[in-house]
Amino acid sequence: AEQAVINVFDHALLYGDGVFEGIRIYHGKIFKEQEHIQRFFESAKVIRLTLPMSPEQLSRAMYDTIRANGVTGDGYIRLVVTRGVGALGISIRRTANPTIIIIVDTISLYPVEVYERGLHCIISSITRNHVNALNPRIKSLNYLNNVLAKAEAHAAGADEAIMLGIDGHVCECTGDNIFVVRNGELLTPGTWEGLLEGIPRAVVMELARKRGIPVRETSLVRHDLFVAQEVFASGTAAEIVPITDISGIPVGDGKPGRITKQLTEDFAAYRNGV
Ligand code: PXG
Repeated sequence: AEQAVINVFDHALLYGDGVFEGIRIYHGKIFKEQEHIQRFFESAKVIRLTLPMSPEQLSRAMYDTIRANGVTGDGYIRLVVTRGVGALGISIRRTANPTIIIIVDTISLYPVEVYERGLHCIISSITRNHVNALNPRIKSLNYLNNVLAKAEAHAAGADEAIMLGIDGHVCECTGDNIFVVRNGELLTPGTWEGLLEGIPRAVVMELARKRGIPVRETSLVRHDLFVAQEVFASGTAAEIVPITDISGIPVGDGKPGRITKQLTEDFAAYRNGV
């Protein structure tokens, strides 16, 4: 960490020009490696950035970095590709060589108490990026939209913010996807709302279906959150975390719900088995 440096003329620093991934290592193995690599290449493609490595080379480089850092158990990988170093000016013609950064680190998690009491959320006043502005499906280095919503949550004494799209539909949390349980059914905003298609999000839908819980991608508004029996978030870092308070209104009885707990157990079993 002391020796790795970035040039001040890198366009990632100057313009947020680049994309990233956050990936878990469980038992020394990269979780959902192919899915993360695919999303990384797709994010890069959409910003017109050609990665200087093949998916196979990238995989090897990640495992080399895991080994170099002596990680044999659990950990975290931050994968970044920047537009590279170039003269000032936003044109991508000013840069030639993208820089790939692979950070292997320990994972920063919510404390255990948060899983027991559930997250307290606000509904952010900051609208999620419009799909035709900066599509949230691109995991870009331009995360100010989310950073500001998270800061707003903290300023309000909450743990996390739920972000709405431009039409008032629920999108996602600042670094996690969102799920709602209503009348035995599991609902989550569809990708059309402008959200990151989370990799744990897909796992949650698969695990719920395996349990026989009906799952539906749909449009949700604030009202759906307030009348839900359960709400939870899913993401690489948090895995599954209950949401028990939204803008001071308790979710259900204000405690983590039954289906949330079941899916949390299923997720733990799944990732230990993969
Ligand atoms: N939505 C957004 C906006 C995200 O950034 C997710 C959903 C969940 O997707 P995955 O598949 O990546 O779990 C994310 C990803 C952090 C941190 O430090 C969190 C994310 C990305 C980078 C950093 O908390 N979440």
